[in-house]
Amino acid sequence: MKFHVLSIFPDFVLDVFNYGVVRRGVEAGLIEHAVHDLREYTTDRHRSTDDMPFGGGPGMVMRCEPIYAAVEAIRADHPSPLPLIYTSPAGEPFTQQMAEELAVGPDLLLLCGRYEGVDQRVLDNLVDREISLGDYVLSGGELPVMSLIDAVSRLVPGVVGDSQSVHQESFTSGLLDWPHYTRPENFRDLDVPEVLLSGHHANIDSWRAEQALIMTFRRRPELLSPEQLLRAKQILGL
Ligand code: 9WO
Repeated sequence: MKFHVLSIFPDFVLDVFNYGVVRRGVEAGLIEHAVHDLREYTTDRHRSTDDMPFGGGPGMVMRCEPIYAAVEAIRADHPSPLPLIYTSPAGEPFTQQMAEELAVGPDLLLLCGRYEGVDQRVLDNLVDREISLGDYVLSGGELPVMSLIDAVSRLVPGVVGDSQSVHQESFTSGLLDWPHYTRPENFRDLDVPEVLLSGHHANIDSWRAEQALIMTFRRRPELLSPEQLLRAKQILGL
């Protein structure tokens, strides 16, 4: 999987590839990346990537020429299709299922917005997919793009050692995660559930499945099917 990223702050984005699981994926050659500075695709002497909005109003708008020039140059130099993704609160909500789809799909070209946003002609005619990472507005699209890169990279086969775990985790199984504990067994009179110390793996697995169901029932009941809701209520004696 190769990620191309377009930003006016390339150094900010680069760090997502320098730590943890994603860094190990890069070192293993499973993840490739190229972060492009939009300013490299400007033609004026001020290297401007933004301009005042037609119709007036506050702030600046990202100009379409540098974005078009960058996307066309990167695509011309890339051997396979390169869909352009833009992150904004107006996009389709990002889900674990979408991350799974992107992880097996083509390489990706990700555009990070700044200022008040990008010229609408980019959204209408160049962007293939607009994706939201949540209902909030940030100062730039870099953090949502970095979150998407992390979520997708983890699902690229071989990036996470125990590949089964990423497909068991939250949301992939449709449920939230179960509680996790590690040493010490007793911390300030706070104990670890006995079942986790029993070494009885069948019991541990069913305890974890029940805890994930209860956690989801309590925090995100809308994720549960009617059968799962009923089961959770039975477990809780409701
Ligand atoms: C902001 C915005 C707000 C409401 C509806 C649509 C919107 N589009 C944008 C936009 O493109 N903003 C640019 C990128 C410029 C300002 C910083 N940007 C941004 C992206 N802020 N927050 C996001 C974002 C992206 C994905 N998921 C949540 C927030």
